[in-house]
Amino acid sequence: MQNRRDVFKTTLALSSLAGLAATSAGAASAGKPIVVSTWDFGVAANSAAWDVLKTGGHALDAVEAGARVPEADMKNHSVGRAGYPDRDGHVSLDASIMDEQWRCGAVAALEHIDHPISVARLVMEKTPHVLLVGDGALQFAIEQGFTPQELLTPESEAAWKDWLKTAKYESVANSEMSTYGHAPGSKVPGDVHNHDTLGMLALDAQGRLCGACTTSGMAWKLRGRVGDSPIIGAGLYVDGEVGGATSTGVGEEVIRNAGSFLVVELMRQGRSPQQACEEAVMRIVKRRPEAAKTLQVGFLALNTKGEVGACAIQPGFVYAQCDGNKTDLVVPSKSVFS
Ligand code: SD4
Repeated sequence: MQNRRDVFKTTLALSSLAGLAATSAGAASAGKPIVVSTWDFGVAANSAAWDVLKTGGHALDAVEAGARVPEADMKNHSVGRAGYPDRDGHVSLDASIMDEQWRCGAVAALEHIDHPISVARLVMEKTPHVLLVGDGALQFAIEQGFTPQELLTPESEAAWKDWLKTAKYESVANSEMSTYGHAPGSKVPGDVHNHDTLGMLALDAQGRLCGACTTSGMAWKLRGRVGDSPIIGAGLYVDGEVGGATSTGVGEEVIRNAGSFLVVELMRQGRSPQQACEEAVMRIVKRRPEAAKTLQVGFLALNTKGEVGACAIQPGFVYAQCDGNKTDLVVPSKSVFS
């Protein structure tokens, strides 16, 4: 149970967040393209998406192109090709994509394929289904022309073997350890194997809003574990009439609360993207106040007017925004705890 002091503290934290919202949450005018992505690696992803948007392309092509950037990045150990493996040493990837007409596709626990976002798009476009998992998703990818490969890099393998030395084979729900917003040397939740997801939302010149989400999930997770990222309504949701939302952080908490759907539904009811993200974060905090002290969940939202909002439980969550005027920029978002 949350005591009165905790409620007061979180209410206070959020009212100060509201004051900050106007200064750091981005906004673009209607009809003007914009793309936003979670985390600092969203900057490079936005750049690829912007190449599509600036020439009048479809937001769906933009988010797929953007998501493929961290998926191919050999230095990124939380998304795609070089993602850290599960506790048995298998790299398994989750991804989802959604367009402005409520069409969506996803893959979960997909192994041996380096671009899960493109497989997710093909699930959406070529099948009557929304979500393919595991061996079935792999079989579908191969049928669609993807070449299976070993995804475990020597670097990831070394990190995994290092983890095995002390981990007692226990899967732990770790949290991000971004240094953004933290005083040097301060203690933050998580460990060095932070798990970050690329969640991207794009609005094109014709007002079409689409989203993508891709991750290798938690490092050292149980084999078969699936997070929020490929679950439509949890890690990603887009309503072309209202806006879209995506999440990062401990997926189990996001799934429990249908997080991205909640953010979009709050926007439908009239909340700004910033208000909607804050309310969704607070729902998680209020339901599990003790757990929330040491875990991270962040939401990023974009509405069809091009307004942006973001909020996370812990400090450190950042997002990147590109709207043509501003060069890609990492903007610190609000958090419940400081
Ligand atoms: C998951 N939400 O698999 C993802 C991981 C993540 O920042 O976003 N980490 O739970």
